[in-house]
Amino acid sequence: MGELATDKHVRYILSVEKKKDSFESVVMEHLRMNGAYWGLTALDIMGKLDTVDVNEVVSWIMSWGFGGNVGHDPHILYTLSAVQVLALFNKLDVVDVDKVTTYIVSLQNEDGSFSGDIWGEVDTRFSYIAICCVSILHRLDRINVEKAVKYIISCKNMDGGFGCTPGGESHAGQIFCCVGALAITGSLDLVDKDLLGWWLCERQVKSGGLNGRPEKLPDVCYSWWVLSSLIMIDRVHWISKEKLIKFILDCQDTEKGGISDRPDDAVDVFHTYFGVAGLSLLEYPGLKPIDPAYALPVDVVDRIFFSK
Ligand code: 3PZ
Ligand code: ZN
Repeated sequence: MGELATDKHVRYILSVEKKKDSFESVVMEHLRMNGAYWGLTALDIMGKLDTVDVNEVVSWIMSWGFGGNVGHDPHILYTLSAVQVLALFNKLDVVDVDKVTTYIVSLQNEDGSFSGDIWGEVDTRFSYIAICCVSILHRLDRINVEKAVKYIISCKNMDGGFGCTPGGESHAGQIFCCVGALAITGSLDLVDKDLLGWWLCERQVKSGGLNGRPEKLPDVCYSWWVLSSLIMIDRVHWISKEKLIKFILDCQDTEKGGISDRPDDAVDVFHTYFGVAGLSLLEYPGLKPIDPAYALPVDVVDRIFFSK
């Protein structure tokens, strides 16, 4: 079995990160804040965050006004990525915590759900983002946690999984969001762990990779959505870690760096991050451990919650 080509992946991410415009070609322009989070978190897990100019990144983030400035409408999707990147660099002190919290609080609806922006689309992804974000900012008490949890539980299905809204089909990405939000709010006792664990471990296919729904192809990004959920509900021993490690390593471009969704496809920053993050969850040697609920390195999470 091959090894993780860490140096190549670092160089690949830096080459994409250097020309800020190139997040545009890889990811769409409005996803650049998310792209920065994927690239920089992957670098940190590989122990190479110090290759990036902190001040440059921080002033770039602040120039966005968290989605307000430079022609971007505010959306909760950018807010979390911006907060996570600032957390990586230990720069949360530049955040106007009241402003960001007030924005997130304004997106909670009467039934406890969250909208992504003022236009109102509702999705359990936004519940996760809101809860994760205010938790990092030590402001969980400003949202209605009880109602938020009740809404998430109303999206639970008979198969043990979760959908985007009540009655929505179970999907691994959505399950991560719901289980992550429940983990952060200390509500995991509301999950049927055996039933959900069964659905999740069924996602492992012959090649060792994981898919997001029955009958779908395996994809490296599901190494994150499925694996982090299995870890949070204590059922990770229900899949073969060795086979999954091999699948992720098989998705590397060992010449130019980067990781793709499945072997021999084109690499991108998204799958490079989720591949490295998945290997970190699998305790692959030489990588920093990552927290399955906050999707940030464990040392960063510890600094946020235990250094005050
Ligand atoms: C990818 N987005 O809608 S996207 C994303 N997907 O912006 C970023 N696995 O065409 C990159 N598929 C690559 N760099 C793919 C982010 C998607 C997820 C698509 C994908 C991933 C299989 C088909 C949605 C968090 C944030 C956003 C998403 C999921 C989780 C695309 C297609 C869609 C998108 C971007 C590029 C390559 C990178
Ligand atoms: Zn994918």
